[in-house]
Amino acid sequence: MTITNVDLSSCDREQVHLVGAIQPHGVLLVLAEPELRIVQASTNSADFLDVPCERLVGQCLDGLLGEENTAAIRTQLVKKELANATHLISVPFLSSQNGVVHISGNRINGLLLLEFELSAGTVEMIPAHAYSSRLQDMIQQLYGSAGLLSFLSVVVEQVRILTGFERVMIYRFDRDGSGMVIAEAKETNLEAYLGLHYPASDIPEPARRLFALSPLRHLPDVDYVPVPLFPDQSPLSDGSPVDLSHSFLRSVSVMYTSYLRNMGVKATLVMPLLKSDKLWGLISCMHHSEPKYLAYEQRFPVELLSRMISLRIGDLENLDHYAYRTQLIQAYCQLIGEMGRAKNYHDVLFGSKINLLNGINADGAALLENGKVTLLGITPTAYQVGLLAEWLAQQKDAVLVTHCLSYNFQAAGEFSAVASGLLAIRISRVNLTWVMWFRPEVLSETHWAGDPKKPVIIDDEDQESRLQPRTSFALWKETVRGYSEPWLDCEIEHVRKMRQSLHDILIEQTCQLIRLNTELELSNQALNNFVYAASHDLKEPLRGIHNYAELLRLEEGEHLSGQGHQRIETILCLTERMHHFLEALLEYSHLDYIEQDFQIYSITLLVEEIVDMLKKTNPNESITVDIQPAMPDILCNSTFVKVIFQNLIMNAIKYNAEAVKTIKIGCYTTNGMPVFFVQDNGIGISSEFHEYIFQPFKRLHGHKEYGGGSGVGLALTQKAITQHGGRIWIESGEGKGSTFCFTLTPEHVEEGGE
Ligand code: BLA
Repeated sequence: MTITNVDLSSCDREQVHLVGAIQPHGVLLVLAEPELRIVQASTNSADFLDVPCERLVGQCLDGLLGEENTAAIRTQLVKKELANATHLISVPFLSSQNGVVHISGNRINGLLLLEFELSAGTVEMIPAHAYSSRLQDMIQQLYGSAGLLSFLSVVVEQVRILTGFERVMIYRFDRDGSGMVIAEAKETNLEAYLGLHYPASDIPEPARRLFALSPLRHLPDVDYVPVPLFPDQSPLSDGSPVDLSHSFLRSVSVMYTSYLRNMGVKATLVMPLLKSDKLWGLISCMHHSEPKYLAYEQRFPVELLSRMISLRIGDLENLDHYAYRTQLIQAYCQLIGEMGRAKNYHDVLFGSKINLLNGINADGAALLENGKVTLLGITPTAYQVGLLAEWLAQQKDAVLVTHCLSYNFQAAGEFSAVASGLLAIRISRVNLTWVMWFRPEVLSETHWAGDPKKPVIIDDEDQESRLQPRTSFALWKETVRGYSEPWLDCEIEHVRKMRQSLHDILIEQTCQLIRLNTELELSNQALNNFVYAASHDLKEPLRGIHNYAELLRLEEGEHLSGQGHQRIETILCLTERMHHFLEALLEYSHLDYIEQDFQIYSITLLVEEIVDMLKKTNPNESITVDIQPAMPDILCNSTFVKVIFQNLIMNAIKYNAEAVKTIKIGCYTTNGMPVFFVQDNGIGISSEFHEYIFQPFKRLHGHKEYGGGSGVGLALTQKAITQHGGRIWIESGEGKGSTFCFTLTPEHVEEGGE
């Protein structure tokens, strides 16, 4: 990359694997299989292989290595997959000097890449017996250390002894990609880097990606001159440069070498530390006084060590938090146990003895369910939790973990004192159910190696902006705001388990609800059948009582006292009322027997028909009805719709003391759904009765007021609306007239779920 006219993001885009050059401590040959024909060679081939690159290209491998060595390589090529750089064979050094050349290979994009490196025979090595006793020593020390940090401080000490690098560090990545030196062994005269933080941009994305592909990266001389490949045209048909992702010799980016030079580094060796296959940290070795080359044999044990350390990291971290993990497991078991027994999981999560905060290091918790917020401990306000929930609803992940919430969700800056840390789990997407845990802000001081906000400097030499890694790594202190203590893996695991269990409980409860509903429907049906039959059968004897009372009045009237007459009148009145009541009951249960015949009808026509009829039956009233002309045609049951409008209009006339009764009938649309209304200038209903009036046989007035009535009209109306999947509500106040609104279609329910 020419570092011209670029910005920091260019580092994340730099294609470091397509550089087309290597470092000079080995030779690279690119071969076409199966004939093993050399198609490209690094231009330093003469230094190691005694043959200039121009003569190598076009030749087959046996011309260079002889038939025997080539056959040995072929055998390895069949046996090994070579997805990553793999050692194939070691052969006597090909030039006039003594020694051995190690050949390793990797396959990429249909090409075979062979890398040649000199053996340690040509460099100074300690004797084998001394080496193995050193290794034994190291293993003993490693196993003697308790806890992750003391283990890692042994590691850096041992890697320094093993490699001779002047500085060996363990660098640990944070979740945001920045990192910190958590262990260091160094020559005493060197300035310490222990405890220093480095911003994420110091190790750009491509470099991180390559760590997953190669277990060790070596840069023996920061001031090396890159060795290009010959010819410089690509051997690939699409003309793209050969991918050197797996090549140990790959030339590194000038951004990296400038960075190291600015830091006063002459040579490096870097090994990734992985935890469960994810990049966790690095072992980073630096040499400051001079270049330093570690030969193949010397590198091998350190590479092995770094792999071994990777395997131990998870265990040691777990060990560090052993007591806490146990506490979390206990808390989880208690909560889940209680929820299994309780009727309502909500009560358990917010109980006084056992609750969401048990065991976990969090100061507050919240549950958001159907827009309702329940809080526990120290939390943002219910309103703020509501805002948070709106933001959470836009996230795709079901588990959200952050220890710097306001950096992800700006509005959370207002309550970062109580909730810089957030662990949130989505229980249900359908009714937006989230459980959240909060951790307060912790003010801390971060020690950066240089100003993290200026990881690069741009200088204007040559009239062009040039990007350079920063030159000053002087201690740069920053008071960090908006951060809580980071969440531990065991805490994240705890809430994930909670999520699964709550989810299971919710599904179980939903199934139970469906079962209960079905049972309820069946018993409702049975009750209805009974009511229908009973009211039908009661009508007969009631008619008898009425008739006999009437006969008594006619035939024996003259023998009765004034009081006797009154009693008979009361009997007649009561039987009449009972008759109306039975009629209403019959009508109410009869709705269930009406044929479910739904067709498209013009609501305007149906309404006009009813209004005509009502005007005729109330000839003495002065009524003005304003029917909105353009009401939509709707799929509905015409009998039900007539019941609805008839009852609503009748009520509008009945409960109205005005000289001119004005009724307005129309339709508006909300969320694409038609809402019909019947509005009057009548006596109105105070809000406390807005639910009550829809219950069957409930009346707000005496039997004789407002023309009496069974009190079933609105219940009937509601039932007819429910049959359409719609709903009815009233907007009214005492003396303010009433508007009854209703829908005739089911309201839209959002699809989705877990
Ligand atoms: C690469 N930067 C790297 C690598 C490390 C670091 C470890 C990978 C080296 C390798 O693959 O061999 C940084 N090393 C560190 C840090 C410590 C350490 C932080 O020991 C802490 C103790 N570098 C910058 C800036 C840019 C940059 C600002 O500082 C870009 C704008 C670039 N770094 C950069 C690039 C690479 C790199 C491009 C990849 C080099 C390559 O593999 O070609």
